[in-house]
Amino acid sequence: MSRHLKIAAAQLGPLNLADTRTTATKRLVKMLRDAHSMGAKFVVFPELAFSTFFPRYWYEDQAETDRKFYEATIPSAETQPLFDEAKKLGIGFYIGYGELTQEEGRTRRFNTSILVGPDGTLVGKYRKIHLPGHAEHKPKAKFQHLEKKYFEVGNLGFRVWNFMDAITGMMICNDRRWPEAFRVLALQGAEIVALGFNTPSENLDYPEPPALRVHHHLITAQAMAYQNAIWLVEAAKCGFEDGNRMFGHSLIVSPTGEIAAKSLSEEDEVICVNADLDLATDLKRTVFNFAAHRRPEHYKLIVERVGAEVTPADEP
Ligand code: ING
Repeated sequence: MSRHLKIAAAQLGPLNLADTRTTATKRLVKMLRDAHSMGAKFVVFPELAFSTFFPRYWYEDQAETDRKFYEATIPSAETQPLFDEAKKLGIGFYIGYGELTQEEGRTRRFNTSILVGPDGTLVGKYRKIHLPGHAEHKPKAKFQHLEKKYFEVGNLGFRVWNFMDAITGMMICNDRRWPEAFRVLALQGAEIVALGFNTPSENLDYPEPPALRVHHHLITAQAMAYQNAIWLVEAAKCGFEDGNRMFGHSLIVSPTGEIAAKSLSEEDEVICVNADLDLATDLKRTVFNFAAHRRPEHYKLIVERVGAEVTPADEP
């Protein structure tokens, strides 16, 4: 009998600037109950799940952004009901939030996610490593994407934890576009990767068909899950946030690279799969038997070189 785990992705519809943590928490608790009614034991919530996607705005006043968009403690009085309800229902969960912390004698800000066990204990923490966008103000742009201004690059690495009887790793949003991130988790034995995202439907830099952005989201999720033989659970925050659209398409993808469940709306929506955690066994024993097939002696450039440099061979 193979190991099964009922996993849900709890997609959050729009949170506007006027929405409070309390509003967000009420909606998250409602979805937790929905997931529970489906029999889910592990629920994945989105990136920055307690506020609107604030990196789309330029703020001068750091005290204002710290107060509005970062959690100095997790949980806090406003977010505590989510943690209480999860513990009551015996559900483990992943959730993303803006982390405000004092470390090494200074104030630091990260785009963070945590794994909380069904008994309410903090099991894992991840700080987003691939920060997209820019740090400077683009006054002529329709909207900003200031993750490089509002967050530091994560300093905790890509790690896995023993969580809900599975080896579970975490990522956040843009990380899903970088194969290296998945491979580092898979090389640690990851069986499940949980990932929350907030992805604008419109491209800030050039006119890109919105359907193409969804296409990229879908193909990368399937490819990364298959090439690393993992269950990949991706939960969106989406819909029109003060008029700024972000797409949904929350996904649960199997190690075979198949979309086992996908959201259909851009609202609060829970999708759930009874994941066979041993589905990856044959893949890991054969085609993706890393120990048997990988040749890292030929991959050195992946670590040594940051940007692409044209270096053609000068012999056949
Ligand atoms: N958002 C987007 C993401 O990586 C993005 C930014 C969109 C980058 C499309 C490149 C292409 O999904 C976050 N929050 O990372």
